[in-house]
Amino acid sequence: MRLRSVQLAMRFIVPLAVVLALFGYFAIPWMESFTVRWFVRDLDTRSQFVSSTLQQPLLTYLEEKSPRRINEMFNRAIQDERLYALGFCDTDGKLLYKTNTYPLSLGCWQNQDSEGKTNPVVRLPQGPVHVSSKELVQDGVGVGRLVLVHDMSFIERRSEDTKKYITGLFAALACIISLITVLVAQLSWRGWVNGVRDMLRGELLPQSTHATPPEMAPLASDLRALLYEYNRDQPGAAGNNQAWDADTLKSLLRRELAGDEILVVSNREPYIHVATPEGVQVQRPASGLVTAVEAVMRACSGTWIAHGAGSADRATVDRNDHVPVPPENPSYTLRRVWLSKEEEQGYYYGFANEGLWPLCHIAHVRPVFRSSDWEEYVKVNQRFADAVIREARSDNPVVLIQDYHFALLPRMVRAVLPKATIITFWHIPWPNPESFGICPWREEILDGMLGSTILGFHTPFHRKNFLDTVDRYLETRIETEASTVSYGNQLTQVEHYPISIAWPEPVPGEPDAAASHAQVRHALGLPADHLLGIGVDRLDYTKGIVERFQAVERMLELHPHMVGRFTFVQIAAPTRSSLDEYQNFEARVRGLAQRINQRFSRDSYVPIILKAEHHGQDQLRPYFRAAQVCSVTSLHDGMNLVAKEFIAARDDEQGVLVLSQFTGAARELHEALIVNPYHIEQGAEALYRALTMPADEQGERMRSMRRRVRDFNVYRWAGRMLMDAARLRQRERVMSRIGSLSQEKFKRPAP
Ligand code: ADQ
Repeated sequence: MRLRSVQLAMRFIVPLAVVLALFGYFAIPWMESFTVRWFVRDLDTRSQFVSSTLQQPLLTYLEEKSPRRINEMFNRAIQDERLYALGFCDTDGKLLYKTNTYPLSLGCWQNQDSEGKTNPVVRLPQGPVHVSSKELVQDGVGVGRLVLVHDMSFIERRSEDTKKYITGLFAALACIISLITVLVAQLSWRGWVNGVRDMLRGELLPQSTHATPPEMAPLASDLRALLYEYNRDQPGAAGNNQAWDADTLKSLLRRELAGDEILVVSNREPYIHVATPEGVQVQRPASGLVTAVEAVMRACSGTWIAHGAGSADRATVDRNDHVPVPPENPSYTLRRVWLSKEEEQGYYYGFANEGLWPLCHIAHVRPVFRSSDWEEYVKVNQRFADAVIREARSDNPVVLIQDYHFALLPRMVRAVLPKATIITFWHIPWPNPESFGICPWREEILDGMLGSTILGFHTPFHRKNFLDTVDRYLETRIETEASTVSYGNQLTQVEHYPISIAWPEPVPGEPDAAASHAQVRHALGLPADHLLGIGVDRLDYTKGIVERFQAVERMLELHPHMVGRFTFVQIAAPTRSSLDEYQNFEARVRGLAQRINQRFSRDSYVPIILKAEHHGQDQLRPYFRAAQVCSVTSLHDGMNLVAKEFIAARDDEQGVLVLSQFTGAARELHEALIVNPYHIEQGAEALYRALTMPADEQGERMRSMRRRVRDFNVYRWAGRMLMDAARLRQRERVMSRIGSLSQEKFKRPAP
């Protein structure tokens, strides 16, 4: 505090001292020369006065030819403290009379030199003097010239004194002004700090009754919003100081949402039944959304409504299109919705993945919007809304709507089930208002989403983008501090809930990190000490796979001793393969891997192994555990769960995560090596740094990230949303009770 005051005061004192020094530097010489000019003028007048006084007696003595009396008069006259010497010259310029003090070097002084200039000040060895002369005239005839020499040393003395006084004055002034500045700075800093403190104390709740001081007003709203965010993330905030796991979530549901049913809606189903020559097989899709929500559904039970896309899906449902899952130990119901080829093409591939997906990701792929796709999108959203309404066993279910495939669903469900608690989670980034404005149906999308009770994003930044977008395109009332949007008669809470994974339970018989290390290298035909990097993604242009390969190439260029020692394994699940953009992207990835491999391969060595196929989670874990480095280089990503899965897999507390700054995960995993994936050299250096990082440092970073991912797991993500939902439902219930009580009162006949 004291240090800050000093710093603050210095900001005033330093410029002040500079100004005063400059002022002193220029002002003092100027004042000196001004004083000299002033005294010279004074001496000019004095000389005239003295010569006028001496003129008459001198003329008389000259006439009398009395040198004695002239000398006496001269010597008497120089008794004056300032008159230093006198002399008299005849008309021929001969010095006839003079006092002993008269400097001979002055000769017979003339006021004007040949150029007509006058400088009465002459520097003599004994000091500066002022010299002037006066022509003496008698009866119209010139008789000679009286020369007066005044001592000027007193001026120098006075000037010295003046300089001292002025310097003193400036110093005193500087001190006083500085002191006042420090005092004012101190007082205003204190006032400001007190103002902020008051606000912090009184304004934790957004709708505080405290009046904000006017000087704090511009800051108040920002501060409150920051505080609100901060409090939500802090231990001690609702649900933050408890450890979250499946059981905590279950008991929360029993406690807070007792008897309330949960319905989940997503496009992708958590289990796909596929017909194969060996019979029906169950597949788990490569999807971050499914990974997260499935863990929650296992804990909560309820019904999950999704598109039945598997070739054997119809064959495995009952007559209500239900199938109990997980197949090995059912704990909830999967309800499948069937879509025609046209519906899937228009709604899923078209509007959702050619329109909204590139619109929301800054990956430099242009969104495509077609009216026909939009019509299918509206139709399919309605189909899913109908399914929700049909599945709901009460008029107020809790509906969890997942992602950008269902932006219109909240409004459609709300229209039929006005009491439903609708939680919509947007798993991908939300762009800024200008970018979103590209969408021809932007108002309809926003209107649809605002049918939600709670709207969730991964990061505060995406949440803010959404609020700004709503502000730009709809007539709403937004409470930034409370993060709510009032639209029509309804309030939507807009929050950030960073998604995560379920912290893995130890799997009996699973090989440990050292065994995985050896197994994976053996399976890939690599030496036991070979360095390994891993990337796991859907084959999507937002994941930065091209940039990742380029970074590998550059690293091998910059550090040639890594050639033959390091291999990067990319596991890439094909996705949305019927879209041109994805086909082109896959071709590009394959082409690049091939080119880099040709460039650096020797004997059996290749630097990049591309496995463009889906892998089960149990197949991915050994890779995560075997690699020295996991590279997540998304160009834009809502969160990115691969980063968290890698951390969770590293129970040996080794391995380094290289993480794109454009992922939501980068906001949480600060101990990763954060990179800009577009900066290839930076990516290359990060890779090299990861491969050469000492084990101690790896351990420190990994431990810290593991703590974070374990504590902030998917149960906490779901728990916080459901707790918020429970709070809002409770408020709704109280409000409707108050409403019905007051209605009863009005209905009652007057006594
Ligand atoms: P995704 O874009 O699918 O998710 P991500 O979060 O990385 O991205 O999740 C991918 C999931 O699929 C992970 O669980 C991963 O293990 C799995 N996976 C990836 N490649 C695989 C492969 N080849 N084989 C098998 N499994 C594979 C969207 C958003 C993200 C957000 C999630 C969750 O784009 O930003 O983190 O939703 O909200």
